[in-house]
Amino acid sequence: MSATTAIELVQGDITRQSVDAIVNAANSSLLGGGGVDGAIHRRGGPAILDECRKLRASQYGKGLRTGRAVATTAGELDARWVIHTVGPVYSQSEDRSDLLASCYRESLRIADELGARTVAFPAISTGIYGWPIDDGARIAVETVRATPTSVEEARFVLFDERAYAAFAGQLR
Ligand code: AR6
Repeated sequence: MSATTAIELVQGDITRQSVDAIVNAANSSLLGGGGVDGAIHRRGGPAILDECRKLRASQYGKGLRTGRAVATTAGELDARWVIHTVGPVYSQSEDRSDLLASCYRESLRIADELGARTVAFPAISTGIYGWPIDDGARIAVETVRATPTSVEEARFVLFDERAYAAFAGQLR
């Protein structure tokens, strides 16, 4: 267990990061989609989807459950692994915060299993899945801070200024 996990913020494109593992905000089909998921598959090339298909055939025929995570190759990305996790769709009538926290916890658990020391995270669920960015940032930062892990650097890679500001607000 590392003494502390450094939390870094970067504004930019997660597919351009050089890290051991890049976390993907996937969906339960593991077959790709829009947003970060689309960008990772586009830049990472077909090896990622090939492995996702094999995982579906062997273990996740019914889909990867919300809040869980699984790793594949990172293909042509400058990383060793992509860790795919399925965030919850935001709901005003139901508190799904623990499922969102679970995405960060499970991704760190898989990172530890792999021996990844540097991990890049997007702001899971805050795009197509509609989670308000300030609350998504709070859950992300609180969960990574509270999770025991050997990961030395957790790098949040925020696509736009607003998301960056939300995360910066949490670190203050
Ligand atoms: N690098 C970093 N962040 C990005 C990038 C990028 N290249 N592209 C978008 N973001 P989203 P979700 C930000 O929609 O809400 C997919 O179709 C974006 O601005 O990618 O978890 C999946 O297949 C937002 O802040 O993921 C699922 O069906 C954050 O990444 C669904 O979308 C997450 O937005 C998952 O939705």
